[in-house]
Amino acid sequence: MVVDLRSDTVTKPTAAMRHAMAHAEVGDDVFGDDPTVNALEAKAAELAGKEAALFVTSGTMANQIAIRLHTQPGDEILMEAKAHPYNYEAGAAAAISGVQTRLIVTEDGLLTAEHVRSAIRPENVHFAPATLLCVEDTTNRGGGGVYPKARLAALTATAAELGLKTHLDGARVFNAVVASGIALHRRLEGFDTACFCLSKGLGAPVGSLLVGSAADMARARRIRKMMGGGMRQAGILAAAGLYALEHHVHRLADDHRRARMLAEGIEGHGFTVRAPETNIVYVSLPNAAAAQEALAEHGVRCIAVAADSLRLVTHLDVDDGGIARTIDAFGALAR
Ligand code: TLP
Repeated sequence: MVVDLRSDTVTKPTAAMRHAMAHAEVGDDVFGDDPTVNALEAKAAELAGKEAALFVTSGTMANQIAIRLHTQPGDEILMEAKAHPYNYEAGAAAAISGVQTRLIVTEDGLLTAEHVRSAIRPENVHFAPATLLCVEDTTNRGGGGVYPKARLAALTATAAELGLKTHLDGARVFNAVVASGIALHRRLEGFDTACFCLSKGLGAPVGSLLVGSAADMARARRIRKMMGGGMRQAGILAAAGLYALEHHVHRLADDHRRARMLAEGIEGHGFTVRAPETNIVYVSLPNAAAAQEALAEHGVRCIAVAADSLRLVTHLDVDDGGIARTIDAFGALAR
């Protein structure tokens, strides 16, 4: 059996999740008639401590709706240089919202209030006005790192002082919740909007939620429609999301434990591994593309994310046996 560590997006719905999907009550969600979507949005808003939520197709759509919501064409948005909207969303912020992105370079993907302060330029007719700060928690390319709560509070306070709106890209924010023991609504305090994905560690097949004020979510609903993201009997998908929120949050701790096991095992074979805080493991090695191929021959799939770096992500469909097989495959690579 292949051990697929390319991403936590590869999980397949469990039998119990498929049962919940098959029995979901549905309606036309563009008319606001889908009771299961409505229940999911209410649950998401409650967990996030925000007034309202919007069910969207993907993390990319959630981020891009937020950017469109908070900006005007010609604005500047700020984010860390490894952040997802800049690197992996097909240039959408420029294409859809007409904004330019100012990148802040850090080692671990985690911003500080000082970073933001020094990236802001004074009021001047030459400069694009900065209007939005995007923060990623956990950091994907930063190594799955978790923001300390005080750092999030400093970021939102500084942004407010500088007149910036704030959006938290929480594609994996439940990993941060479980790793830190700090509830979602507390981690999202002070952010104008935030999103989280159901289709990563939580194991649902499709979907993300955007949360924020009722007024912002009403506008976000129109932007979703504009982007072609208005779905009809989406309750079938929302049912998977509700199931995931009820049953798959606490178990993320298993993924974190397995990521640590994996990191220690790979390191034991002489590789340089970044100690994981959550479910993402990065291995540094000279020829990542060749290593990716060699590991695939041993039944282990992962991604060479740079010439010298492999990413392995633990998730619902990888058990202790899969971790042991992966460590053995690295052993074979080392010989
Ligand atoms: N990340 C995917 C790939 O697109 C790289 C992955 O395998 O990690 N924000 C963050 C921090 C993400 O990691 C991702 C997906 C997204 C947003 C976008 O989510 P989707 O794939 O649902 O559009």
